[in-house]
Amino acid sequence: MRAKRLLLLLPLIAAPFVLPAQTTLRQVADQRRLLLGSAAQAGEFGGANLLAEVPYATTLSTHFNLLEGENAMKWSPIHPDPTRYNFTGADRLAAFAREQKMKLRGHTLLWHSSNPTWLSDQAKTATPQAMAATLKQHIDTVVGRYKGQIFAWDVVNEAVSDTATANGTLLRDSIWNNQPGIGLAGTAYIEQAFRWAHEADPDALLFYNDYSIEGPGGKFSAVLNMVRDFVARGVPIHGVGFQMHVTSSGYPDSAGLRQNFQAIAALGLQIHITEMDVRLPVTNGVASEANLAAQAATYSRILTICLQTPACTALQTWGFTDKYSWIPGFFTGFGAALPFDVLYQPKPAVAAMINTFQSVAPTLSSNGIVNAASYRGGAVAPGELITIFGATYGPATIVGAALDSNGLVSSNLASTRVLFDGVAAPLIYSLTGQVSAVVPYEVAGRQQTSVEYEFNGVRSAPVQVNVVATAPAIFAADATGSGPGLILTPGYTVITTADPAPVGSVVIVLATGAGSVVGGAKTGGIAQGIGQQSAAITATIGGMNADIAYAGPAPGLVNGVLQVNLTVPKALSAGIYPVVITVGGVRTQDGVTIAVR
Ligand code: 9MR
Repeated sequence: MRAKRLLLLLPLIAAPFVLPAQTTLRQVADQRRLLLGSAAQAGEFGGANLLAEVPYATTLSTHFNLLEGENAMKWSPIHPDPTRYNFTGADRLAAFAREQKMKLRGHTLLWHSSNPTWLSDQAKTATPQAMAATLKQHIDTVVGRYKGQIFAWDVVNEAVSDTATANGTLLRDSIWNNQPGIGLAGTAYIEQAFRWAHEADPDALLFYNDYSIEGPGGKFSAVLNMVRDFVARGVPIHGVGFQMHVTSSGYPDSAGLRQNFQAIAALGLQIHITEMDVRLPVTNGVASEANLAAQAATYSRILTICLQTPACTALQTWGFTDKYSWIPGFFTGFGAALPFDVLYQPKPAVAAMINTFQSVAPTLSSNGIVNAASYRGGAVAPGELITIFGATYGPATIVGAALDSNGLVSSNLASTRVLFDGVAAPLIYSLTGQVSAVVPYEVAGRQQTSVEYEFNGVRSAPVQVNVVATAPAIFAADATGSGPGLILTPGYTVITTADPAPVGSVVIVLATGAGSVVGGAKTGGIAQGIGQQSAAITATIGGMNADIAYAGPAPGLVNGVLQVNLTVPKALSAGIYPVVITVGGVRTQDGVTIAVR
């Protein structure tokens, strides 16, 4: 009795401390599929392991989905003696990232600064060959250790001179470049580091990282020329890191930053904003309210430009709490540069960034609108199941179709809508960056339809897509658009190469894009019985005509799915054959097959 009573009381005594339900930066970053990160300190250079400080660790994992060692992977802490590595701090960061399901960036493999004394000493007398061997061994060891854990590396940091000109790359003097260097002239030593890093982890994204390249000018031009040459020659480089150590006084100017981002994106490279902070004038560490507001506007402005640039895939701040920041020690009279204050309270910048994540319109492009079965783009047909790629906004995890109170497939899934000429379409699933919808039958007869994507009430700009009568495609069994088709036996089991269809048997092919139905079909309705497509339908298997016993709506599935019952031609021998259905003169995609026995 007693024990029971105590147990009943327990929830009162040990009630969990529940954080107020606030929107976090991480939630809204996930909804936009942006990596939002921070540098963190894990006990290097004799400092404390801040990951062991509970509010530090909690704030970091609550608000960010990406992490980078502020110092832990630099040469000096990680390679303190010629033959000894110290992975303590780097391993802590890797473990934290794993536990908190955060992505991990690596920083940095080649830099003129933060090198251990033994290395600077070695450089005074070593041959370039010896320096090359030392660098290669370091890259192999460090990249190799975190292979599969670090998804992106700042391979080379700050190698371009501050006085570089547009006419040629002017490289900074360093032990790796020319003092004595690794024996390679010009940017070849940088290229070599990328090649070694790529060998050590072929899956890691490799970045060149630098500061003062956020606006046009000689330094940016030098970086652009270098990476353009790398891309042209197939050097393994995947992105440029823009450090973004700025003030709130206007640099970088938005137009210039967009221009630089476009120039990098045009090369097919990614953009990571790697070290953002916005330093403010402070008195005893305290910034004015006006300056905090200006800082919030700067964070918001840079985030907006990143969100509007598809190639910009990560934004990282250089620390997140003003309690730990390099700024006060480096810029006298400045501080308060990060989104959280010294007590881990969000500053105006946090609300500004959350609002930006939630209000910047997602971008849609017409070539991201494709048939859901074949992933072919182009025009859409009434009732076609389509997939829209690239809407960089939406639920962070997939949400599948649901019926609304009228028994129709819902046109609002997890606050996502897709509109055709202003009318919301039935949705098959929704996920950030990928949503599937049924083109309303109402578009039939129109030349074009205007497609808009919406999440949480924020809408993309409309994209015009041509309308055609039919745009047929067969679903693939593995949803890749080709290979074995989603073809069933009369008993509704999927035909596979392990279990082929007998010749002469009837098979059920599932497709979409067959256009209007005789007598009309309700958009979003579930097909109740059989019906007939308006367009004529023929089919072949292995190039031989296949008799069609039925072609029309698929009873029990959403209107827009086409069911075709075919007889496997008797003349076929055992094998794997292409299946092609022609609807209104338009053929389904190549590459869909059926196994026959
Ligand atoms: O913030 C870092 C500071 O703690 C270190 O003492 C310093 C030297 O290693 O590096 C700082 O981080 C720099 C980064 O590695 C590269 N870009 C400039 C950053 C600020 O100086």
